[in-house]
Amino acid sequence: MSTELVDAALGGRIGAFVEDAILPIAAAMARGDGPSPKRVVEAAGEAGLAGILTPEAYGGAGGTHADFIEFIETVARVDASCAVILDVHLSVGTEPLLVFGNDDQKLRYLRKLARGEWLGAFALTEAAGGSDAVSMQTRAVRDGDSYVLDGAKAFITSAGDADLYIVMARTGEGAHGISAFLVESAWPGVRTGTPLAKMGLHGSWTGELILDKVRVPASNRLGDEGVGFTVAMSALDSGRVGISAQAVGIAQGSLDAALASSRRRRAADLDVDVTALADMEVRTSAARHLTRYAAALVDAGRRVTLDAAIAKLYSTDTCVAVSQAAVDLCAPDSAAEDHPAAVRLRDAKACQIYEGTNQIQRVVIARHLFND
Ligand code: COS
Repeated sequence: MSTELVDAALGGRIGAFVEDAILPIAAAMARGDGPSPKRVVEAAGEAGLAGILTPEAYGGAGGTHADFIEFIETVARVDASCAVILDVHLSVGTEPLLVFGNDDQKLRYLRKLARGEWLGAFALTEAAGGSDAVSMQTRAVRDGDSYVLDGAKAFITSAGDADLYIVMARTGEGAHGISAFLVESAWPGVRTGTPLAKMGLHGSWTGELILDKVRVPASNRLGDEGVGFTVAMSALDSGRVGISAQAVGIAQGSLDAALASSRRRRAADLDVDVTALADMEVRTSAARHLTRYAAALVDAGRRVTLDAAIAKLYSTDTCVAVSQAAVDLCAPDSAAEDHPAAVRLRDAKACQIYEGTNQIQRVVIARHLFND
């Protein structure tokens, strides 16, 4: 992505960070033996990028969603694991605190998150409910000045390394009986399972968060009792724009690999499938425009449910199609598991699955068509 839409100084910092901190670890992250998620966020903090959306008063960069998607795309072009770690930390792991947090909560947590001293995570999904988030079973029972949380969350990005989880739990019935809580990983009763061995994104941890009678002070409830589903859905609206940017970065990285291979073929007087390359460029560019449009809507304070779903669906389908085309164009070298095109194809698939499967995005889009 060109940096014309982002603050020039921030754009320079993003470029330097990717060059100095992401490029050297990309191969190790793809293998799954790179630095931990927390170390990636610490490095972003050292570069002043762990709180892009957080106001400067709370130690952040005071940036926009245009800056945020530039950051995520630029990182994902080089390494998608680092991109999802940073995306979740910055968006669903921090943004609900920016939007729904009170002054006390912001003072206690934002600075640590924005400096990369703490890693943020988001815990909505449960194994039994899957996409049906409203059916969650994790309960929060009020007991004096606290709530006692009991349950288990599944497929949580950075579980096991995060310091702060934004946890949705049931305080009543239905969608309006869900509340959001800020839960510190160090508190008694907070445990995590073994990270999932995933097909791709090997440098990012995904796992279970177990809450065993965790006592959470009432002062750590995020927003009013019963607004937790709104907290979660609005976080995901913006979060999906970040995943869309991650997908654009993966598509661009795949195109980079395909172009490098095609240039070598040209130099050796071999045929090059220019039609395939042109189609990859068009789809990647279209996905980028959709992502930018959705980010601009967030920055304008508009509700982005529909446009985030459109961007997320299109960009993630694009990154799978483009990365698959790159594997074909780079064959036979791309049969190697560490080939850049092969790594990106494995990484791409997860983007269609997380932060709302693409079938859920279609549900959101179709509901809009029928005004449901
Ligand atoms: N922003 C604000 N409020 C929203 C919202 C949004 N994007 N989406 C829904 N709501 C509100 C609705 O307006 C409704 O409130 P009212 O009862 O006052 O009208 C309430 O939340 C319940 O919404 P709805 O009836 O649409 O809930 P459903 O159970 O039908 O679920 C989907 C809606 C499927 C869209 C939702 O469950 C979803 O997004 N699931 C996927 C979850 C996901 O992305 N998981 C991955 C997490 S990454 S760990």
